[in-house]
Amino acid sequence: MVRVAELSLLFACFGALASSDTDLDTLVQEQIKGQPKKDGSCTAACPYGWVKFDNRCFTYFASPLDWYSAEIYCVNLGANLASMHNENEYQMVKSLIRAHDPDENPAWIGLSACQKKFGWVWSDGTRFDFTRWNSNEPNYSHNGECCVNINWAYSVPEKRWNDNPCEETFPFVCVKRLN
Ligand code: 2F8
Ligand code: CA
Repeated sequence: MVRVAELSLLFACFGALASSDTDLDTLVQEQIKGQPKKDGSCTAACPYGWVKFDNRCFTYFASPLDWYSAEIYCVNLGANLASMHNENEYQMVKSLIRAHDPDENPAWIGLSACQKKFGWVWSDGTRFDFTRWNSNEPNYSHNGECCVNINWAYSVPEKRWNDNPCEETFPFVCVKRLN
């Protein structure tokens, strides 16, 4: 027998379309807080506290881990560190981080190139078809930085992506597919 709590995981009533940063911030905050969609319509749901976007579920963890431990943490939730494939997904991930951390500090995402220099792969196995590097990145400095942060702003104004040593610890963003 399906219990009410399980049913609530199957369906939820959240907004899905956002056309500006403000809309994205609202969409993310409503979903984090579990607020219902205003028009009352319902769609397949992400777990509580995760944000549904492009048929995937995203969440942010503030406790810093090294890249590999963060990936394992996500895997244990049926997820991976987050991949992103277009500007909308990228902006939504930034909005998700901003909702938890108004200072928008760096976080790990699922991109790495530790098997082959500059051979970038997403840990969820999706195609590497989108980048938002800071200028002069990736620079593979410190003898082989090969894991990637979003929101990197050290000595640059941009807050985009930077390759960094995988053993450094940062908050992180996980993603899982809905079906
Ligand atoms: O933003 C430039 C540069 O900043 C640091 O190096 C000084 C980063 N490395 C560490 O913090 C370990 C680089 O990855 C980054 O390219
Ligand atoms: Ca770097």
